[in-house]
Amino acid sequence: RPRVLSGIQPTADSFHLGNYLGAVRNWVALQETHDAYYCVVDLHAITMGHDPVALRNRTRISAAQLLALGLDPDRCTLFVQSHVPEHAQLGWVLSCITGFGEAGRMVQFKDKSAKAADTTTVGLFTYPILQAADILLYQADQVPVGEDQRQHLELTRDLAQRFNTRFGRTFTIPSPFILKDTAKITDLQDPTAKMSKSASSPNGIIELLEDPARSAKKIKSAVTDTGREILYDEENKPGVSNLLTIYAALTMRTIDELLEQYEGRGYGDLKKDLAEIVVDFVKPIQERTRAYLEDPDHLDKVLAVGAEKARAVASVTLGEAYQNIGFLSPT
Ligand code: AQP
Repeated sequence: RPRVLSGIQPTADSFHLGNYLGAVRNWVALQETHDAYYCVVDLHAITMGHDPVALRNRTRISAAQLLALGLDPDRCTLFVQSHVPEHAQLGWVLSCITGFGEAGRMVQFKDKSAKAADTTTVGLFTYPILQAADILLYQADQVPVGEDQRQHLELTRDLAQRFNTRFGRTFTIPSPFILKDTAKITDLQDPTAKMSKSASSPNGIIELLEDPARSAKKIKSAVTDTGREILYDEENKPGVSNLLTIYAALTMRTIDELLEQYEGRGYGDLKKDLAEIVVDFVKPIQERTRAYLEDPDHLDKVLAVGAEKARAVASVTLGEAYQNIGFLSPT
C-alpha cells in the first residue's frame, strides 16, 4: 500500500469548511486504500504566539473533529506531532541543508510575516522545514493537502532529493495530492481569497463547530457577483462559483447537474438550499465531536496508541538519517 501523511494545525476552536473539503475529506477516503498517517501538528501551532491552555484544548478538539469527520484509528494512524520527538530532531537536520534564501522565498512566510512584522518568529520562518520533516519521517509517497501547501511540498521534495544526493538514499520523494475541485475554498466575504482560520473575517468562514444557524446566515449573506444568472465562472463570478463548489462537494453532485437544476433561478434559491445542506452536514459532526470530547481519557488513549505506531516508523527513518549524515551512534 502506498503511504500518505498529512497534518492539521490546532490553531482555532474549530476547523473550517476549507480544511474539510480541501484536505480532511480526502484523508478519510485515503485511509481505505493507503497506509495513512495523520497528525495534529501542535509544534506548528506555536509559531505565531499562542495560549497554552487554548492549545491543549484545541489539540483535543482537533483530534475529536478528525474522528467525527470519519478518521478511524483502526484504519489509519492518528497522532499528535509533539508526541513523536523525531519530528523536531529531523527538522533540525533538514534546516542545516536548507538555504536561508530558499526558505525566505516561501510565500506563506512572506504573507504572514508582512502582516505581523513585529511578532514574526524564527519558528514561523523555519516552519516549512519542520513540515518537510513531518512528511519525510514517514517515507510518504503522497501528501493530501490544499493548494496553499503546494510550494511547501516543492521544498520538501527538494530537501529530500538534496539529502539523498549528498548522503545516500534515505527519503522517499513525496508528491502532492491536491483535489482539483476543492483545492481552494474561498472566503464567503472575499471570494478571491482563501477561506482561512487566521486571515478570513468571521463572516467569511464556515466553522464546523459553530452554531449551525450562524453558518446558514453566513451562506445567505455571502458576497455574490453582479448579474443574476447562476454560472460557474471562477474569474468573473468567484462568489457564486465558490458556493457551487461547496454545494457540489457536500452533495457529491457535479457542477453541471447543479447548473441545470438552478437554470433560470436566482442566487437566493441557491443560497437557501446550500444553507440547509451545510446545516445538515455539520449537525451530526458536532454531535460526534461532542461525544469524543466528553471522554477525554479515551481520546488521549487513541492518540497514545497512534503516537506509538508513528514512532515505530519515525525512529527508523531518523536513525537512518543520523547514520547517513555521519552522527556517531550511541552505544
Ligand atoms: N480554503 C482552503 N481550501 C482548501 N484547503 C484548505 N486548507 C486550508 N484552507 C483551505 C487545507 O487544510 C489543511 C489543514 O490546514 P492547516 O492546519 O495548515 O490550516 P491552515 O493552512 O493553517 O488553515 P488556514 O485556515 O488557512 O490557517 P492559516 O490562516 O493559519 O493559514 C491543509 O492541507 C490546507 O491546505
